[in-house]
Amino acid sequence: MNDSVYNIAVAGATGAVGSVMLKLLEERDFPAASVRPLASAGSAGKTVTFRGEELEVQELTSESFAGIDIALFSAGAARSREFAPAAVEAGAVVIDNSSAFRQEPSVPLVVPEVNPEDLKWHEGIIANPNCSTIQMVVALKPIYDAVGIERIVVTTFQAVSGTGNAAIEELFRQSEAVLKSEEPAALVYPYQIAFNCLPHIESFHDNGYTNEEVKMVKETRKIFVDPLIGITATCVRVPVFTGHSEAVNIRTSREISVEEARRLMLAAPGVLLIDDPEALRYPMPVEATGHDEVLVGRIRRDESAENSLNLWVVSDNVRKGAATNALQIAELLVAEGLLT
Ligand code: 3JN
Repeated sequence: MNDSVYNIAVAGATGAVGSVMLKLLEERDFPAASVRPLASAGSAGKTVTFRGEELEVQELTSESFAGIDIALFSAGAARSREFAPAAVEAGAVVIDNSSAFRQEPSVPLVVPEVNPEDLKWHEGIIANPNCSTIQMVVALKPIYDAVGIERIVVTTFQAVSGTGNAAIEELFRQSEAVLKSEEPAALVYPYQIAFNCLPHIESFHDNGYTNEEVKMVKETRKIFVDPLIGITATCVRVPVFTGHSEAVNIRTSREISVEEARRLMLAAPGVLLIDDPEALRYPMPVEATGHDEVLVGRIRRDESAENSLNLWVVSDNVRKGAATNALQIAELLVAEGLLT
């Protein structure tokens, strides 16, 4: 094998994130010698297109990884738990988009703009954080490094593509039904999502928080290596196809002006500052869709508290929140010779 090209497997290749992973391998000109699309038995035999070629989707099994250098997983946590160890056993490095391994002490949880150094200690599996965590930590990292952050209060407005293809179809169908004065059928979410908001993402814990909210807390602490940072989240599903938005309130350790926060954002990797209220310029999901940056705007002082700021943070949850972040990790592994 030519040392500079790699055999890639994509587990979950027909899903909302997996299909974008394939597109990005092509778009970013990743040095792929071959791509092996994998999915559950139900999707095996379908075809996906890569560099103009039709590739047949194979069933994901423990035997799927012979000769694979990098296995991108986005097939759900249960399949990651079942098959990622076999991929590592076969010699691949796994970049896993699920929650299966995110809290394992031996698994780095990486956002390339925030903690690329953690890739160095991987033992075969690297975890991609939850989409809501990724965009928040990219936006907060420059402030965290400059003045410290003591507490984060975040409310998310999450697009249905975070749930997958079935939820995208559900929002389409329900919107049509409502506009025709028909009864919208709720199959994916417990209630109608079209023209509605659900303060409920994943299952509820005994303390009243949802699993998505708990993920944001634990993942932020691990990525910032700051087990004591105060953080509380409210996660809301909204009738948007793509692009998660977040209202973020932070209390910093030292004072920082709005102007300085804006300057930091302008210099921050992966951040695009869109913050000109007079010109009605602020980040929105329709503007973030199809892009890889985290859009930040509405930066303003929280006048009710010391050393506190409000920010509005928007990003394409399928790209930077999942597929792009995984591809950036793969690119870093290649650049830094960390594929063994
Ligand atoms: O709902 C969203 O917007 C993001 C969803 C993420 C998600 C959904 C089901 C299972 C995850 C995740 O990435 O944390 C998982 C999971 O892997 O547990």
